[in-house]
Amino acid sequence: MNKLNRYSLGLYFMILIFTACKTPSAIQQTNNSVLIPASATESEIVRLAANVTPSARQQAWQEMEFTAFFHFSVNTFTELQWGKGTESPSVFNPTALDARQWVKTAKDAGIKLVILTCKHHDGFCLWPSKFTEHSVKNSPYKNGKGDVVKEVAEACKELGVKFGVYLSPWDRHEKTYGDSPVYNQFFNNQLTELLSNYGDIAEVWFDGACGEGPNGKKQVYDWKSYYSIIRKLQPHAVIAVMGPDVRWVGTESGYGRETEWSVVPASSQSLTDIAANSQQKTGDGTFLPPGDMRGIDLGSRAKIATAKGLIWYPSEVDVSIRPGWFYDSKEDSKVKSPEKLLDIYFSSVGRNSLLLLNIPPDKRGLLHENDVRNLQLFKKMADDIFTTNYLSGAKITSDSQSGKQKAEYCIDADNKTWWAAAPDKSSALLEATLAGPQTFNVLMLQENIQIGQRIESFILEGWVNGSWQKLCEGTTVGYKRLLRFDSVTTDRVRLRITGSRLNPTLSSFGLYLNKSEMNK
Ligand code: FUL
Repeated sequence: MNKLNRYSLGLYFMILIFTACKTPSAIQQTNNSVLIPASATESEIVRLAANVTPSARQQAWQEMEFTAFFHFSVNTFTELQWGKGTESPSVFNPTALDARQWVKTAKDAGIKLVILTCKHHDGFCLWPSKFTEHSVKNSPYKNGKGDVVKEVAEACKELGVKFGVYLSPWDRHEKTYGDSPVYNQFFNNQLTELLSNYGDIAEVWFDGACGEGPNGKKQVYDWKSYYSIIRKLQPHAVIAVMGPDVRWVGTESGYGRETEWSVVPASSQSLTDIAANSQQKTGDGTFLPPGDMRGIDLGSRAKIATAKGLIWYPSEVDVSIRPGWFYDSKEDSKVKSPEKLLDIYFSSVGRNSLLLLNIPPDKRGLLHENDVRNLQLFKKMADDIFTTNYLSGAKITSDSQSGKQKAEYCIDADNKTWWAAAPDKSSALLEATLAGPQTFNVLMLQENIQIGQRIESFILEGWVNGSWQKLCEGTTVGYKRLLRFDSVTTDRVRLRITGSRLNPTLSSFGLYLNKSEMNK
């Protein structure tokens, strides 16, 4: 895995934007970025950070919460994780491909968007690209008349699931790879095909891998030209990972940071440094990115204090349901269990990130029975937990409010309404009385991120045996925070927001019961 410093590239891109629109005197604040004046004090920086908000495309992306990858290529048939680029298209021969089964399985699991590896590092294209012979058109699949991208796009359209594309810049097959301008044109031609012929694309996912070309030359990617094609042809699509809209969380474990800020410094780093760090192979064949991206703190007050600019750059947690990204029959018994998937859900969606779960189709061209079963069981477990919010219908008060943003808006079923503390407050107390005693062990909080991400620390307490007892505590909330704690039975709870960058807001506040955790 060679995500190298994907993070740095997004930041680099933002710096280009800042530089382009800079005027010396005024604070430059678009909705999802801000330039920090040299004279800004620490508290001014904190206030600026609290006012950075997602772009419309970032907001729509975040609200999906749960998305999927389909890794499918010649690797599915060779059982390699990274194809060499020398595979014959004749190996690509799914016998029962059913893209509808892939998308339906995903949809039934609560997945809102699927991303297909239209071309992975091996260079084999799942669509009949005009610009290479290395594609489905020279495979036995449908006698060379097949187009897997089209089949997945059409299944998505039919089932109301969004569609995204993964197009690997690193191409181990293409002869022009390494002749930078020539290859960049080739890549842009392929990108244009994908973004023009398959309807709406909601996410374009770029990996940063940059291997040596067959000519021994190093390819220099022209990211700016890639981005401008995407913005022109699919303006609603987010560009993920090696792109300005969505940040890679920094691991492929499925576990995000407990403290996750969507507003991070826009620090410039050179593309040369990024490329130099891109091929750090570890013993097991994966790549590790360098430096900061894997740090536990990307956006705290200490991190933003010295920043020159800040950007909304939310985190995406990518993880495979199996050990590998591509199907491998030896892994049929290693599919992550429903319990593990639930734990991942709590630790990604529940930590202010979006979950991107890979479910790789097998040699038949179907999602394997084991993967389907575990996904279905996971969904059932999640539904059992989140169907009943014990706070709905409770009486709730707050020690302050901003204008008409009253406390009950955070426990109503409408996610678009919210409570906000009075403008001069950076802490708050919300107290709720339930209709009667209930047993619960899961907390769900959501900030109204359209106003900004603000909450820095909170404590949930329950009235137990005549006094307030701490049930759980956390740091950031962001789009969504889920916390599990020992089951408690009570009819009174209070949420103490003990730190916030500006007056805190909440669009959702929920208490749930995970029955499978009750007797542990
Ligand atoms: C990585 C790639 O090298 C893996 O094969 C996979 O596609 C993963 C999602 O990104 O960097």
